Amino acid sequence: MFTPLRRWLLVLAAILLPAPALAEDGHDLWLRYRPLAAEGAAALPAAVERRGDTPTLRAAEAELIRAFAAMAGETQGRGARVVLAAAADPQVAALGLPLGDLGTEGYLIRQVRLGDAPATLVTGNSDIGVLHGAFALLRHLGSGGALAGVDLASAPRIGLRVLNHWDNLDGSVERGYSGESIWDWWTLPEYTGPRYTDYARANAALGINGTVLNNVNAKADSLTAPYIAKAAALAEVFRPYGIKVYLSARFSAPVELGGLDTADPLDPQVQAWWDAKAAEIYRAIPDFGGFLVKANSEGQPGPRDYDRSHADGANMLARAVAPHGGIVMWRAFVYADTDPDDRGKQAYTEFKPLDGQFADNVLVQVKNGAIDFQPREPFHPLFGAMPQTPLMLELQITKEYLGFNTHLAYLGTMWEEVLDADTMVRGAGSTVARVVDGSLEGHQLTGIAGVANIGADRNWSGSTFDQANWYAFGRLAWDHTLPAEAIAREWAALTFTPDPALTGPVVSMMMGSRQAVVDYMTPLGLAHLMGTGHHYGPAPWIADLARPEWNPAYYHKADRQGIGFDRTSTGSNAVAQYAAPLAARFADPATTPEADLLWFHHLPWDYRMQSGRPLWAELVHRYDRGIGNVAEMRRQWHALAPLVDAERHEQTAAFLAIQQRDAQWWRDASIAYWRSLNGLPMPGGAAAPPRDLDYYQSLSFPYAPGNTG
Ligand code: BDP
Repeated sequence: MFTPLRRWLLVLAAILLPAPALAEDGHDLWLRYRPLAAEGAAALPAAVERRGDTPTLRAAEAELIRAFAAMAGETQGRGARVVLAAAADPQVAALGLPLGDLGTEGYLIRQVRLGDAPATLVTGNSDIGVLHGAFALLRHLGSGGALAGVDLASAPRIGLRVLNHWDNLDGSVERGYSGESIWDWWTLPEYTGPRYTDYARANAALGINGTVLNNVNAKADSLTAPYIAKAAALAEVFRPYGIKVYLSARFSAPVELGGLDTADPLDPQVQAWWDAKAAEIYRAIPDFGGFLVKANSEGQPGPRDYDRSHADGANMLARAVAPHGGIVMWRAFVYADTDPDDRGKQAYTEFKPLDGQFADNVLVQVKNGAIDFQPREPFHPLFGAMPQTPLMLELQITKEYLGFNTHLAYLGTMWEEVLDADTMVRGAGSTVARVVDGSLEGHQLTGIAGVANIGADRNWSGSTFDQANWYAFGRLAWDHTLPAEAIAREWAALTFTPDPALTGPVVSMMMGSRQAVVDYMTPLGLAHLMGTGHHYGPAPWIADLARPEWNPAYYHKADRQGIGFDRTSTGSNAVAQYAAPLAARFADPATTPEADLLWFHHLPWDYRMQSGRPLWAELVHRYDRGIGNVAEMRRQWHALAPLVDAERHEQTAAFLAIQQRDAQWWRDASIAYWRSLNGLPMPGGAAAPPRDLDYYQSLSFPYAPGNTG
């Protein structure tokens, strides 16, 4: 905590002292372990006792020792020892603690008497539970909590909490904005440097328990012996941290690697090839998690190539991994250029009839919205529509459609919105979260995936605030009932300082940041207006690409009269894919949430909004509101300079300036284009775009990052 005097001294120090030689570069993430104030430091445990000798318990012990030493600074901790012990330890068992609800990964931390001496006990039903507890204790202390009276217990609500790396074997990352891939395939398996261990520590601290190493747009080479050996080396590093390795599988691998002339999932030779491949992988990686598959989507091969269903394809792979305890995550992100129907309807149309046909070890992985990771989308109508199939929620941590790493957008609020969305399929309270955690339909196999924003950049995620999205994904994956705001506060405390003078403004910046992006990019339910290919910056005018649904104009349908995509019965009738009460609500503009208005309706420019403004004026108002929000974030951040180390402060300040410039660009380019269609004057008081439409249309970004697809 910074007392007023300390804060004043810090300001003075910031002015008078040269920058410290060891500036903070963000590499430590939420594992910074800064020195505590004297009182907290003195209360730190005098010792760490590990009861058992497994790699996982040793990792937990090492983490505590490292953290306590750093937190203590010059002070000697005098608090009761911390004991790390799983439930089976006789002394722990004798305490009769309530461990029944903790499952295999949960933890309990409590002050007890153990062997006749006081101790802070960190326990769980497995060593992994103890490790999670050790990280939870450090999070508690690092975010300002005290050791005295500590009493924490938690268990994950979702079983598989998995990062999806869209990393390519050549080191590039699809939609990656933080440098090259962290997997150095070239030097694996021989070299597994400390970076991989740090990756495991950072993820285990959040409870993430799986990682898919390669891009869903997969190369078959990942399944060859040399790459299996490389994956095995990573699995070895991650194992003590409770993190399993998975691979994206290319459906046509039996043809490309096996020399077969088909990849037909019903062909016995193809099945035998996959059975053998799975056995080969499990020999190298006994706890291999399983496969992630993108099939018949955006040019990827799949079972539809052989007139088989997605269930046929998924079940073939499921059969191959089942004897080894593996699972298949089969993506529902499909849309076909041969299908003239609304792109937003196609996944539902294709997958819903397959409900009940998938093998027991298959999860269908569904993006949060029906189109594609837009700044805002209504929840995907498949949630609630496939009661017999475990549905895995796929979120995108990397900000492909939200300004890459230079726009500050905290996604915790976006994910909270989708998790809390009520599908109404079994009456009120049938939230997406309850579909995903299995409680709505009684599924045991449950999962959630986040497309990683991690790269080889020193700060891992391309910016300090993008680390918060990795953090929030992990925390929500563990416990989706945690409020996005509490997660933001916790992250800010661990990343900077628990001082409310810092966390207050930082949390307020974060909580409004995603709505700001929605406002200046795609307000009122608009979507997919980004530049072609790279998806950076505005290009709502694009209308000449080969596939209709690749064109921004397909999504906004603006013309002289109005704007928006009619998804009611007079249009694509996508509303009918939702449960009846929601379908009725979304069918009428008057009852549709304004945030999703133009997603469901094509409305005249003079449609009267709740504010009393005509739609056109409201649109312009939203753009300006978004820019205003960014300007406000800049002001707030500027004022925090005394409380933040120089390196991280400067980078964020520079990125916020980029964001403000881009927000203005989004507004001006969009307005210039809408006016070219509607011919309307600027609403009263609003400034006209400074350049003409030709200028905005002339901008091009052939080398924007992440566009390796
Ligand atoms: C889109 C991305 C593309 C991905 C695709 C996917 O633009 O790079 O391959 O999603 O999820 O948003 O498969």
